[in-house]
Amino acid sequence: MFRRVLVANRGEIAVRIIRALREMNITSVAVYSREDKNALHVRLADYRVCIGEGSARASYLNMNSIIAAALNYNCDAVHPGYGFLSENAEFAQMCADFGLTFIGPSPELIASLGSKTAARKLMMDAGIPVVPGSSTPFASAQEALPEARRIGFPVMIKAAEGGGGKGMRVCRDESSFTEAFTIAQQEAVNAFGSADLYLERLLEHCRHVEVQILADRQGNIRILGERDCSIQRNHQKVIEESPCPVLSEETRAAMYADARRAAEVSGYYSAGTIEFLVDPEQNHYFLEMNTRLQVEHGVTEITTGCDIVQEQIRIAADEPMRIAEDIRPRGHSIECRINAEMPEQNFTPSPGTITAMHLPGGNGVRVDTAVYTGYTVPAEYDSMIAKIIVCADDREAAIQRMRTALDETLILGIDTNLDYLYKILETDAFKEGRADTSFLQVFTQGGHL
Ligand code: MV4
Repeated sequence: MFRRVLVANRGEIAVRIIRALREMNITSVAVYSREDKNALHVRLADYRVCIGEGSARASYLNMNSIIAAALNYNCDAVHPGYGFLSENAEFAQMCADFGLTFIGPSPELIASLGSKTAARKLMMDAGIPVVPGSSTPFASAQEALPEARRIGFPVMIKAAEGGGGKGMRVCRDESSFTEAFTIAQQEAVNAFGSADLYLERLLEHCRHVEVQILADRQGNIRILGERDCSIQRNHQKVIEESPCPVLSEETRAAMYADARRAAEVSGYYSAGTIEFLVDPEQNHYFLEMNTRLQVEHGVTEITTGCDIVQEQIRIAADEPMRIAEDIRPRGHSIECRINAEMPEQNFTPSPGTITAMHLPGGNGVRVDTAVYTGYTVPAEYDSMIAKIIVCADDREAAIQRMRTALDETLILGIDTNLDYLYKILETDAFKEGRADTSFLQVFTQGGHL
């Protein structure tokens, strides 16, 4: 097992990983930007290394600084968390080149599953249902237009090297196709450095349901349940829950079988998530596979009792997984992401100093955060400052528990989306489990649900 691991991240996920390491008696090394010198993860780690100025590019994305820190502190492995370098195949390779274990899948797996068209093709060939669309990328609108006609409008234009919704555009008819394609291409080049796009039929009123898996290098695969992540704003998840309130048992079983199959045909190992879209007729379609730990992993930890981060570390160290083969999630879990933002000002970020705060607790309430009274939320990074995760016997009780937890939460000195989250939980659509991928747009524009 590793003796010392460098945590190449910040905020709540760095704290989460440091806790997992401490419980395993593994020494932790934190890296931080000058801006983060007072951050909680820096205080909790056993060692800490300043790796650069405030901007992410100069610090948490600076591969050379991170590798140098890991080598100078005699680390055995690097945990990338999520975001930043967590799906960067070049970084994973660089770790291997310097004798460091990257806690995640291989660089080859990151690269192959990071190509959305290659992943779709792999799943199609394995007989896994995939969102209807193209399996090869296009570099120009005129090349893509015949395919768009074959698929049938409305279509979704997506970045082949993208993911998570960046560079995604809906095109409802042929007359706007060239313009939509060109704009999506510009976004894809800016975000991923690749102009390759692919097309899918737009599935309206569907659910975004992802299956959490853990797989080791001996071919053992564990399915840890699913998470409904349909409530997203600008492709940022806002509320996630498990289990998905609309899945039938047979659809759930079919999705788990396809998730297992996806892990088998790709030779996947580490923690991973297979994303599906589920249409109103309970048809599920493979969307993409995430080769990293996700923000919302706690929703699955609270219903399974499994520590996904510790299992991920064991897998990377070639130690056996502790999780039982017949693991079955229990109860209902909901997560709300707390952001330092102003919903009434079009969600403008609201950095600043937290002058007072009180976080919720009680049975089945978990808060993952790195903020504290007196902490200054920096403007440089993502606006998420905490995750409140609750678990109860059934969905109704979980909603009640989450409302109670949100009501109890106090964060003064900055603006947050607490009231916005509370209002979502109050809607009939959410309470009745009818919130699909179109819900939040309608809700946020003040539509009646
Ligand atoms: C889709 C889709 C409908 N049809 N693809 C993919 C990445 C994720 N962030 C959003 N994704 C979607 N891909 C096709 N062909 C619906 C979503 C989607 C979504 C889209 C718009 C607004 C909110 C959404 C929430 C979840 C999923």
